[in-house]
Amino acid sequence: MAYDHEASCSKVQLPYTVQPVSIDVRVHAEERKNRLYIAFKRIAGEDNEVDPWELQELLNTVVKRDPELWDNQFSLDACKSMVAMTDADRSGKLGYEEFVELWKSIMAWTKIFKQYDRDNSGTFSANELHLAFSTLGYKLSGTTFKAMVLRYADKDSQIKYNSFIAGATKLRHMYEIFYKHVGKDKKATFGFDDYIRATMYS
Ligand SMILES: [Ca+2]
Ligand SMILES: [Ca+2]
Repeated sequence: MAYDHEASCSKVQLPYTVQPVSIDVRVHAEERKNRLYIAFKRIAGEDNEVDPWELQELLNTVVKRDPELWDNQFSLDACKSMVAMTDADRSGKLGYEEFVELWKSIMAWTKIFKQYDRDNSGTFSANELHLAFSTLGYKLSGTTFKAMVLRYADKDSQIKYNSFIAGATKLRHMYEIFYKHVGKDKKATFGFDDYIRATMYS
């Protein structure tokens, strides 16, 4: 919920307006957190972790409720990939803390998707995708960018929301791996085994 402090102060005297609004915002955030936790617990079951199949059920339940995104179902492969990239303790599943990290990142990317889908088509064109990534600071060559479009776009060269989330999550993950291995010359050095693990379990 947006709260325009300036506008509100000019209309009504302090402190009566500020306090209720800040409490309201906190309650909403708390409620959202609880709802997420309840949904997680319900799908995770006794082991308190979600495997890729459970993650797929969880994400698709959420997406189905969004009038703009309802037909963007996440594939099992995308969910396996998201688990692999977020599975900090390499258990093969996501515990609640790991899941919250993934959730935050999906929510941030969703906001970007809606913001940069300039013609409101519900999909990203190559131009919209390019604008989104370059505004966020990902400096990629035309060739690399083209390869990403080839990998994530459909037959009509459009990138659907679910493909965008899969691609964006992977881009960020590969970016982080690169910067963990980068040296002073701004080049990353990998051992063979490290490289294979990073690219295969992602
Ligand atoms: Ca885990
Ligand atoms: Ca569009």
